Amino acid sequence: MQAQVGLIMGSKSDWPTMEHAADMLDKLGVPYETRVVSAHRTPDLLFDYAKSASERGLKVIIAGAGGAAHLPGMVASQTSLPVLGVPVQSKALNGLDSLLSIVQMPGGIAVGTLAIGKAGATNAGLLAAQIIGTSDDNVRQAVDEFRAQQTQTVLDQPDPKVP
Ligand code: RP5
Repeated sequence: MQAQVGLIMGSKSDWPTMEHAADMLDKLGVPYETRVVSAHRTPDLLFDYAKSASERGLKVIIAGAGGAAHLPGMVASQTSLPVLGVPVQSKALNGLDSLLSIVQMPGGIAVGTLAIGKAGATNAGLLAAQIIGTSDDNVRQAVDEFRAQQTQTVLDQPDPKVP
């Protein structure tokens, strides 16, 4: 099936974080592709990927990176598709470096920045599905069902002491 979301990351080492975005896209039935694209190690690939993304049928790009995390911003500079940035939790600075690198974009080039780590990757998948869902009823319904089920799970067992 034609990928609608490009799920890219700066390194293979980002996958344990970024797989949570993939899990959410799987859950919500959104087709995606996964690639390692590094702003620093493969800059030409970054440009090619971002410039061709729209014509290849992608609708949203999720970009995760850690440390000097230039990937989301540089991708956003080369495509007008929505780019969602996930700060990967770095070892040295716990992801604060990643967060600040991604979130502090200059006005005029937008990156939607999510939380550091697993929650950010999960929500990047969810937000990508919500964007796709504005023009795809099946995906919008899957998002609505996911949210309703999440709510019901809390209501069904509100006692935190019960496992
Ligand atoms: C960034 O550098 C990557 O996104 C990764 O989070 C970090 C470390 O990469 P590796 O040295 O583990 O490949 O570009």
